[in-house]
Amino acid sequence: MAGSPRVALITGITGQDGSFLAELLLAKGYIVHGIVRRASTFNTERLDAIYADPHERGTRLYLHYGDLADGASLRKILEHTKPSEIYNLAAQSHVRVSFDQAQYTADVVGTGTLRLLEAMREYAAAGREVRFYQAGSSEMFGASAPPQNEDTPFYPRSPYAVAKVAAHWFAKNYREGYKLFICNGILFNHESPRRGETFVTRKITRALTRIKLGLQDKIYLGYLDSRRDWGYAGDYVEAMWLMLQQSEPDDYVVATGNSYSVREFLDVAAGLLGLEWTKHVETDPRYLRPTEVEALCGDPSKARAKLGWQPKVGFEQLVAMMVEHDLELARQERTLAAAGHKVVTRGLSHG
Ligand code: NAP
Ligand code: G4F
Repeated sequence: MAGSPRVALITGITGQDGSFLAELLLAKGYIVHGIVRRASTFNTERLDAIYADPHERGTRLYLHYGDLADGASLRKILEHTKPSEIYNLAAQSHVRVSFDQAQYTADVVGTGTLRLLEAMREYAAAGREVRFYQAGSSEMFGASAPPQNEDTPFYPRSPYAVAKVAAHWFAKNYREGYKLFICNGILFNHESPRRGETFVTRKITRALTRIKLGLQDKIYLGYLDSRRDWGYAGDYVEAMWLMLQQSEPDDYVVATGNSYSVREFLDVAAGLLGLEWTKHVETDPRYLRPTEVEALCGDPSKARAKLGWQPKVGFEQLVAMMVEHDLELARQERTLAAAGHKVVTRGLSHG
């Protein structure tokens, strides 16, 4: 019906990107449905700012229990929510963990995408207009030398990356075979204050800000010489949306075009806090990966030319944003500790 709000479905809505994308789509007037895994603890913290009780009037964000491991739940949710855009962001997204949980990662990331594509195919066959975004990763380039663009061969270096390559090709095959509107985004690393605390950027900003306030003394890391093209998650979800607004489906690299080493990230973060990180960083081999991805640096020319997309937040601004946010968290922790409360920091053994 003309004038009725567009409806989007997001898998992985409770993750970093899911929360930014939900905010973007709500601001554009969409009705947003999100798939949430059942957990014994609350896992919707990143949605707190935008989630309202469904009993309240005017709510446009709805959450549904489902799982990429459960194809029946996906089909039911599609039928029930009737989306015109599907964003598949759900994943076991930690590269190091994918070596410990290789089969699970392959199932959720690879076969899980296939399950959702199958659900979409049935849904589209019933006459529905629907578009699909697949969250691909620069990890798929792996050992291929930078700069990486849409024509760079994939050379995945982890079970996670292999599964993302499978998902990428499933998506492409369904686009070609069934003439479905499906886009693969190949996104380089993107961070924010909402980044999971076991990814290296957030692990560093959480630890250094706590060190600054005397709440801890050491941080244990793995390989420091790898290079990543780090952008801001808020900018990257805009590119996802733009892909689904084009007249034809296509695949796009989304990146800043600049790369820095983990050491350089430490330099900037520690510099902002007036710390010498070498006094606080220790190496722990448990954070090393059997096969590492040495250098990722994307060439986002196609996204710039065709989507009109470019990143707004630069590297130093991104680090400053994360440091500032985590310094405030550390201040809150210090206040609690000073009042005699126990401050619990989470175990990061897989980080
Ligand atoms: P994230 O913070 O780890 O979020 C992952 C989301 O997937 C969470 O909502 C998680 O739920 C959900 N999930 C995990 N397993 C699931 C399952 N079996 N069924 C349904 N949902 C499941 O990841 P992100 O950084 O937002 O990244 C979003 C997507 O982009 C992922 O597919 C990731 O692989 C990909 N990607 C990320 C980057 C990056 O730099 N951030 C770059 C390229 C590609 P819980 O909250 O319950 O854990
Ligand atoms: O922050 P990371 O864990 O991110 P990684 O492996 O690049 O993967 C992230 O970006 C991908 C896009 O390229 C996404 F697809 C994926 O889902 C995820 O969001 O590690 C970055 C670098 C690696 O080289 C790692 O070996 O930092 C190195 N590192 C060094 N010490 C560490 C640590 N990484 C983690 N997580 N923890 C450490 O202690």
